[in-house]
Amino acid sequence: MAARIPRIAPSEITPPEAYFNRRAFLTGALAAGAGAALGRAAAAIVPAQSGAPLTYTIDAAESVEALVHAPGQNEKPNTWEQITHYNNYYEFGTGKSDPAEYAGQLQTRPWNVIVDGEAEVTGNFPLEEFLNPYALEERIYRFRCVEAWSMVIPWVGFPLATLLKRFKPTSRAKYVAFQTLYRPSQMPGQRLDILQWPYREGLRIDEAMNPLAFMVVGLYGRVLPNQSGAPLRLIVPWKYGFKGIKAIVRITFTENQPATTWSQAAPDEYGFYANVNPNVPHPRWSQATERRIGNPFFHERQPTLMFNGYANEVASLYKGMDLHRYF
Ligand SMILES: Nc1nc2c(c(=O)[nH]1)N[C@H]1C(S)=C(S)[C@@H](COP(=O)(O)O)O[C@H]1N2
Ligand SMILES: [Mo]
Repeated sequence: MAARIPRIAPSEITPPEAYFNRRAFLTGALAAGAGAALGRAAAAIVPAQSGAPLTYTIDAAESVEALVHAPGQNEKPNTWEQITHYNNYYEFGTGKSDPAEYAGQLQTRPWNVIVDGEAEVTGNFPLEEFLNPYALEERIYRFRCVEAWSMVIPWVGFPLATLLKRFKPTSRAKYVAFQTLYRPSQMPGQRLDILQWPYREGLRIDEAMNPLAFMVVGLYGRVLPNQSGAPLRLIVPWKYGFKGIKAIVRITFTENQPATTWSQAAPDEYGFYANVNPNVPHPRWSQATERRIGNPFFHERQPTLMFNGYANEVASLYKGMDLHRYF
């Protein structure tokens, strides 16, 4: 068993304007948890206001055992500014600064998520019912975009498996599909023909149940800003960033592999699996190295790791699969 993750001093990873006392919130969360109804407690701790302080009970240094093995924990996270001003979110434009500029107009309350397909529990649920108030945790994950840049990001959220299990998927649920909001009035990119809207993603059910797959509601201990995918987005840290679908409004358990936006748009370039793999180049560029956003040496590159450094946790999911074919 590897050593505990060394703690990073909050002053080192958190810009001063975003700093707050995590211990104080921990105490508050435990107090709020006593006897509070799930829905009400959740609503109380996930405010609608982007950037508002967010309560969570487990910080990265105390997170799940799997993370103890995960590299990225020792790397310095990118700043709030970098993470929220260099984004891909085509609903708001194709430029990296478009989401920061235009995503503010999206109204993230009220918000509902439909769960349907191969599950015993299905329906249309208020966002608050999805958020488990007692298990929000911080995870510092590597983030690797298919465009060969990367960051290290301190997310706040909860394991996707925790959410999915509550809906009791049936034995026919072999995959889970996700859909982004379709609201062209507030998402100007959806008025253009750049992708097939709404944005869709999917995972094999065993991938979705892996403890690293994470539902994100926050960043740096604060409510997720709209450009980062508020109010609810997915992060699958061993896969390319495009699997991390934002502004989720629908989760569907399916028997067959669901269609996904980028693999529909360019099937030779973006596969369903999209596992980070330095040995399988994109047809138009190498995936062997990456540029870390914020590196003052702009041309400096670092090696990309198999499964983005999470091979110990996820390689067994792909045993016997030809990863050149299933890219
Ligand atoms: N709905 C939606 N989700 C999306 C995208 C998008 O355009 N629309 N872009 C994806 C891509 S390509 C990446 S790299 C990540 C970027 O996440 P970030 O902006 O939080 O870094 O979001 C992913 N999720
Ligand atoms: Mo990406």
